[in-house]
Amino acid sequence: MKTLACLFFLISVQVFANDGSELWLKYDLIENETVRSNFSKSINQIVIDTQTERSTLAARELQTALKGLLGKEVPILFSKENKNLKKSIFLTDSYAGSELGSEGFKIENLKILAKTDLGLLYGTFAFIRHIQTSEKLYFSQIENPKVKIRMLNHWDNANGTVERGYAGSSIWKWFELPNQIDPRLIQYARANASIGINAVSVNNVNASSRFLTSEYLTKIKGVADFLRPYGIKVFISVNFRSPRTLGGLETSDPLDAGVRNWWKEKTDEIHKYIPDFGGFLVKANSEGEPGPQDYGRTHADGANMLAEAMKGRDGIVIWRAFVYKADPDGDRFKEAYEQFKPLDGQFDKKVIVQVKNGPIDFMPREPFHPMFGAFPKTPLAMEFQITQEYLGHASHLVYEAPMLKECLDSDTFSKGKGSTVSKVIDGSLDNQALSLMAGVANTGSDANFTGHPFGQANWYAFGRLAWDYDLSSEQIAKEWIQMTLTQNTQAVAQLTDFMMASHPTYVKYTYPLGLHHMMGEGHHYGPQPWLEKSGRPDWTSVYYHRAAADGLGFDRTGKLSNALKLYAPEVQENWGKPETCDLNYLMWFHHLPWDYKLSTGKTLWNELMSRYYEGVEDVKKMNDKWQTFKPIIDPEIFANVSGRLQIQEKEALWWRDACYLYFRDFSKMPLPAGLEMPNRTLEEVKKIEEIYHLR
Ligand code: GCW
Repeated sequence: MKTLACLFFLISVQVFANDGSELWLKYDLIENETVRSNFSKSINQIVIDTQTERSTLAARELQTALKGLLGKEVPILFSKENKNLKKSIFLTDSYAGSELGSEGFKIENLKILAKTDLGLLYGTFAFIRHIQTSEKLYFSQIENPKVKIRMLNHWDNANGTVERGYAGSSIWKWFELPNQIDPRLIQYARANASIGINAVSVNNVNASSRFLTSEYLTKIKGVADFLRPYGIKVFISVNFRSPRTLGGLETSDPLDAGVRNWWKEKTDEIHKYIPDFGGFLVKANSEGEPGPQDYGRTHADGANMLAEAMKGRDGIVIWRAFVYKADPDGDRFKEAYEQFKPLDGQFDKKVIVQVKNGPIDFMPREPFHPMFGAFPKTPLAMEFQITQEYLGHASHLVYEAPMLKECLDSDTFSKGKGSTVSKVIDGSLDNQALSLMAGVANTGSDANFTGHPFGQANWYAFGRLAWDYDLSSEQIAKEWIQMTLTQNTQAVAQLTDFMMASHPTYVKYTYPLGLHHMMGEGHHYGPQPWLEKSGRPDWTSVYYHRAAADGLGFDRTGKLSNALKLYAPEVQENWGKPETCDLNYLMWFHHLPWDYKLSTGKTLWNELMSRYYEGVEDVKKMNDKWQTFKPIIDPEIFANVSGRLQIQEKEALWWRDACYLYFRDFSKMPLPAGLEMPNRTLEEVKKIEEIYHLR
């Protein structure tokens, strides 16, 4: 009897608990009966006139979705006739209309039309998303992706660890490939296809040459073969020193004939494994990685050598611009711009230069990178970081879409008003043939792929924005909530607000008013504004916040650094004066006295402290709000998020106390009235971070 009861308990837990592994592709029964029965009555079959592997995948996906959403088994009919389409969803990949590109689709009521089976797959997912999130069955829509390559960059190592990954180990399971393909990759591939991601680089940009050995190429081939039907091309991050480490050459000089030949042969070899190889992603002469400068050559020399090796093939070379040197008198903000600017126009047409969204390094808020808009002769790709290296890892809830949008919508003014970063990225501003948006992946071996259940929303949002950067953050959040968490209309609206408030909240308790780079050394978690010694000056915190008796902030308007001059005059005008500079960017560009009066009417010190304290209060409110969703959220997800919110609350307080106690020694000003004094000393707070370095 006891065993029976136990079994029953296990079964019921199984039925109700959701470990998040189905991501946003859960296809739960549509709860609104009227809507469900209307949909159901109008759909009796799926008719498809094409039978490629990919289009069959699309039809099956639709069938699975309908089964879940409508509770109805809908048969698939393969037919070239297309005659009696009554109550049928019709799928074709031979639509001829000129409004569609090769990945585009058109939905006309129950018809999903595309020119290719990939367009059809995307159209099918869009159709499914529509019936998951709308009460109307009939609708029309034409879509073409705005950016050509929509890519995840995995920072996965050969030993299975993931650099800056907070959701377990590598999803690739290198040791088992190619003989065993983890079945979870199906979920990963479907999820990517559902949001239009069409490329992945499989390994860390701090690349091991091992990925170019035949042993690893066989494994990568396994991944590529598996992902191909989902329209996902595979790229490899390469180590610039590979001709030496693997080829036994004496040099990796990009102008050396032997080296060039080695890359050519290696590229040919890769294509034997992966005929549709996407190309190379390269981090060179950055943070100790090898590169062309080791031989007195330029980034263009290095990139062009790889482009030459790729000649006659479809693949491309993605060359990262994340470079900076250890110069105590320099400003890291300017270094990528300065190193690359003279090379504008020198890159082969197969090369695209990948630039991080901001000039430093994925800070919770950065002004857009000054390279955007300033390289008319070079296609520039966007690199966002989905994984939350500086956003509280997998413990803090931060919905990133508003942060991504802030960058994409920024106006570079390089060709007059409206020269937004998104227009640089999609290639339209300077008429570039290549366009690419990359996101450093937050996926790992955790059951729900992203650790924090809301991390899934960031993966989802990245894909949606890479497809169409004009979508609003609210809309993306709403879709994701409806597909993942609940169909309850009121809860959807409240959860949307809840997510929308999360990034501003995080910024308030960590980096208000444009402060940046004050996180714990190495692990990049928690506050360490007192960090003044590190491997290099620009890895410290004091380099960035410049707290002193006379004030706070990094003056980039000319006195300390003239970095602001890298932007168009209109941008300089916007950010150049402390009276008018957006408060969110204030400390990025200005060093101001503690008692400087801000547009809010408060002094800098009081505003700073108010924001830290408000941030903590906001997390408490978030926590309280989350508790109200208990009745409608799956218990496992509810408990998972609740636990993480408790950590977030504790750590928001850690940031607040650390920053107040540290900065007050410089400001010598009291806490504004009504704010409660921390109940610990600076020394005590410092100890929290020290634990991270214990061995
Ligand atoms: O932000 C830094 C990270 C490194 C990363 C580097 C980069 C892959 O701390 O872990 O290395 O950026 O983007 O190359």
